Amino acid sequence: MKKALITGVTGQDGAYLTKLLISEGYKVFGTFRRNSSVNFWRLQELGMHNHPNLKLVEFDLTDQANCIHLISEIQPDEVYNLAAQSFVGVSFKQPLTTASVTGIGALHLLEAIRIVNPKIKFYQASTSEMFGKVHEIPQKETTFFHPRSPYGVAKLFAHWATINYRESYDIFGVCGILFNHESPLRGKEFVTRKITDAVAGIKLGTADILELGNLDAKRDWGYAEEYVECMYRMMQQETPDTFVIATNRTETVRDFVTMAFKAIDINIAWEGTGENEIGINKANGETLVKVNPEFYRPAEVELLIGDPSKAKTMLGWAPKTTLEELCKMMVEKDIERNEKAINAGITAGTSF
Ligand code: NDP
Ligand code: GDR
Repeated sequence: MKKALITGVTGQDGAYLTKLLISEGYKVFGTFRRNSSVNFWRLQELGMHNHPNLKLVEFDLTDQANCIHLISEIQPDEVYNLAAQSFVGVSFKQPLTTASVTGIGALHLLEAIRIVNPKIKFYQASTSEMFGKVHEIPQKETTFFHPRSPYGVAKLFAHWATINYRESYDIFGVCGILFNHESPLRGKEFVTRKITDAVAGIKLGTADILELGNLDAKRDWGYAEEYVECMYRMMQQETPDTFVIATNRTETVRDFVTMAFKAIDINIAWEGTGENEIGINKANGETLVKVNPEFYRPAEVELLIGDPSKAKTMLGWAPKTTLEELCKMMVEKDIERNEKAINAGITAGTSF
């Protein structure tokens, strides 16, 4: 039985990848952090939490000794490094923590592999945030990197460290440059889930307004469950490589808001500009969306659209779920969750 180690198994991608690898016949070792309250809700939602082929192990990426012990005890065939401080907004407030976890953390794992067993395959969760400022569209594997946040900078370090270990030590180090991917398991701090959760609350009467930052930012949003399939396929190639994974469609945050309200049969009209822009319910003139500059970032990535041609050719992969389907799926799941919370008498503080 092949063994895979997934760091960050409590996150969105970690949960979906666990499900996929178990279905492929792997024994999965998934890492979680020692916290005052551990959080397995995503694995639970996928019915994976108690699966006999999943072993949950305590781990912190910032601890080099922990990395070496983990790799030598488990001796995995494949390591998927998904753990990160992954929220771009927070990275401006906690740049050093972000550098340590998201950047140096990957190097800790690469060093552990080099020391313990250089035959272990390594997947690094690289990101379209490394492209940052627009130099070329659509962005592809050869596009110039110009990160716009401490998160992007840290990810770029980890990206080049992986390539460097590939070239220096012959380690099978793969980099998946994944564009934004969302799902009902997305964290609520990210804009799509913040929107779908608020739309669900507005429908059920537990929320009245959605406050957002930059509505003009354009993102190439795909479906997370389809994206983890690419991680697995990249690791099954003969030689380690770098791949862009994207849908090749881009929409503004404003478009996504309009789409999410449409899923509950509300048509939004936009009025005003910049900080004064509002989204109103066309049917009754009620203001449902407003801009709050508190959510602006010191530097923004204005436009992301990826070219996944290489993945199509070499991995035989193409996205299937449209953004409209993804958005509707997220809204419906949030309505279901919010209804359950209302029925259970919970109004705030739920982990999902
Ligand atoms: P999440 O934020 O949902 O999950 C991140 C995971 O990292 C969580 O399990 C978290 O644990 C864990 N983690 C954080 N700090 C540490 C640490 N010090 N030691 C060990 N584990 C830690 O991210 P996603 O699932 O969305 O993304 C997976 C990876 O892919 C991330 O590296 C992200 O940066 C990258 N990526 C994501 C994209 C996306 O659109 N989703 C696009 C491109 C790249 P805990 O639950 O305890 O916080
Ligand atoms: P991003 O995702 O920064 O692209 O990083 P996020 O959903 O946080 O932001 C997307 C865009 O929406 C704008 N925005 C807001 N964002 C948030 N979170 N909250 C708001 O209220 C809001 N209003 C507008 C942002 O400014 C931004 O332009 C995600 C993460 O998963 C990273 O880990 C990953 O690497 C990249 O996607 C690819």
